Amino acid sequence: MSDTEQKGLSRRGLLGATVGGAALAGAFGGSRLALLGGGAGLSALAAGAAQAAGQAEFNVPPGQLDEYYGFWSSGQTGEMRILGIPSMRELMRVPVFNRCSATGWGRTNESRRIMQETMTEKTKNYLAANGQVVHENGDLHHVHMSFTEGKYDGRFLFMNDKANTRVARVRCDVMKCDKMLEIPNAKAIHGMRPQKWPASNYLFCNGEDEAPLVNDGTTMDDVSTYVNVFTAVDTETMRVAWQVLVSGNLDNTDADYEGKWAFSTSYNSEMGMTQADMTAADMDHVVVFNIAEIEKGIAAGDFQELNGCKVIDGRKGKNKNYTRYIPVANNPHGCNMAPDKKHLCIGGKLSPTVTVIDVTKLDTIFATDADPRSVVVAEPELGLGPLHTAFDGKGNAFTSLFLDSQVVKWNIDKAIAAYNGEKVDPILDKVDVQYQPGHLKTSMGETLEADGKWLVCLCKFSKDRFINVGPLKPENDQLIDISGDKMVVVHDGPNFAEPHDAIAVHASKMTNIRSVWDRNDPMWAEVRKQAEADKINLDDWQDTVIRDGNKVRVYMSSQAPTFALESFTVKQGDEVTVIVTNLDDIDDLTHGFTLGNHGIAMEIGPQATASVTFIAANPGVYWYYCQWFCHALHMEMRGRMFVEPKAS
Ligand code: RUQ
Ligand code: CUA
Ligand code: CA
Repeated sequence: MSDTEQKGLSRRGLLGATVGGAALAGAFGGSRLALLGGGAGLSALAAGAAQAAGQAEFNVPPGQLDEYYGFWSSGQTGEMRILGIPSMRELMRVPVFNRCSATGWGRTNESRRIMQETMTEKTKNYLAANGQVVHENGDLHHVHMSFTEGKYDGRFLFMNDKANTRVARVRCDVMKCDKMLEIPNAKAIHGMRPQKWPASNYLFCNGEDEAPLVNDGTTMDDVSTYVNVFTAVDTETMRVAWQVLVSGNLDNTDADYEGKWAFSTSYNSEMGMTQADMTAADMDHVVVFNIAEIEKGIAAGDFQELNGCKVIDGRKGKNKNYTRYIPVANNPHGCNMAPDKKHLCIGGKLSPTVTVIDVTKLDTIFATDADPRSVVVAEPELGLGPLHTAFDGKGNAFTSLFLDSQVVKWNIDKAIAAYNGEKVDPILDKVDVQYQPGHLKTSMGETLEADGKWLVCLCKFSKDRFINVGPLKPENDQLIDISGDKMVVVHDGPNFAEPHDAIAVHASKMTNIRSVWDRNDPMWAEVRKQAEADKINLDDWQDTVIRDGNKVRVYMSSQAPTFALESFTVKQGDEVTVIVTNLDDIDDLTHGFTLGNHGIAMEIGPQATASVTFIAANPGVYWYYCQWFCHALHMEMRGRMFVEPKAS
């Protein structure tokens, strides 16, 4: 039996023991349960255990607000989620790459316009051939906020879609996606990070999958024609600024705090096409991108234009100024820049080590022929399966150990001292997590304001932590108190497939966030243009049906608990656009528009406008109703669409 299996067994034994042991329940995160259901004795015990552990308050009672916004990815669900920290309450889901039944994302004209804007010809062609207009899935791994001078600025959130090679931007003022970019040339955008300094002018995006640069079927299995592409996206326009061809593939990425570098891990420097080939080499590498040199190269015209993108060649042996390849142990994964502005931590994954790179030494390896490994200043052995690293702003790092099912706390300076031959153990603490953690994130930990209070550990398996819900189990997002010397798991948070990554943003950063929409929001600029052409003043609302050939536009306001139009009439075969504006300007008064048996539902927030277009294919009477419970007479908030039969 392996070491790992043994640990797994003993942990399970311990968990069993907690069922009968109140004291253990307190020590192992049962304190919340005790507080909720237990008697006074139990509560006191739990509180005692919490105090003994130096624990911060994590129980957020009704009426109290969380101190942090947690922005979660949702992996293959394709949406972004907002959780409160430390309560771990799920507050909101923001559809991005998915089709959302509640809000109509992916069906409304506004969302489709955003999703279609940068679609490549190939995607359009594929969708048309399959009777679709937008992709209905996504694989959203990473969410990161825009920075100004190394600190969160509360403006935008960025996210990737590995499944369909896209990135998107969410506006923090209204928490809706406003830009989506399908990145040409690259395949499977995985790692993605905004630039940290001086501001997030670029969004760095890693293409993970190898493919022929011109992927038109002329070369198939000839791997020598395959490349991987690193992309810098202009975050204002959300269009490709430039791309870099690299050797090997690209996994995770991060940027420094001086605006000079971006870094990417590569687990397939072998350019293998099978798992055996991808793990064949002793060493893979980290690619370092020299931003200023790449910009110079682009300005000097040293690029090829491909599918509308400027593509520079940064492959090994091509141009020494654009990139450097730093060898690291085989199949690295995580790529995390410490808030000390100096140390980049690379998770070993197959190697039990984390490689620490001093980024202030990078100039030397670009300027001279010095060994690229000379920038490595530590390589502590931490445990099995190190994936990602987070920071407390006090010189300590926290690394997830996938195979060991643990989080290890270690000190960067001590790791450097040990690397230099001193007899010190950099490991400060280890805590069992349940189970198999991927990403882990500390409060404000990927910014200069890392505060070392909380760590969220996103576990891939929950196994026995929740009552059984069938063969598909939830993930387990655990909250760990890192304010003391010892880490303490204080909360299990079940979550649906599959949060890879999260960030914890202090609520004080979210000053832009609104409760009611601005009537002139750019989200429905197209509708406003059409309304002007139809001589409808959207500020002085009229409820009107406009016929324009076989196109019918239904302008309708809603105010609790009524739609201004109790009915409207169209003809079979008409292309109908329903445009609804919510005139209520009260906090929390959202209406909806659901059209029965038409697959149509949309959210209309206070002061918002939303529209949807469909063909009225069948004659008859169809009710529409408001699907957001808005009033005592919400059920009565409905009306009829009459579809007159085609004259035959
Ligand atoms: S990367 S743990 Cu996208 Cu690690 Cu998922
Ligand atoms: Cu409006 Cu329910
Ligand atoms: Ca490899």
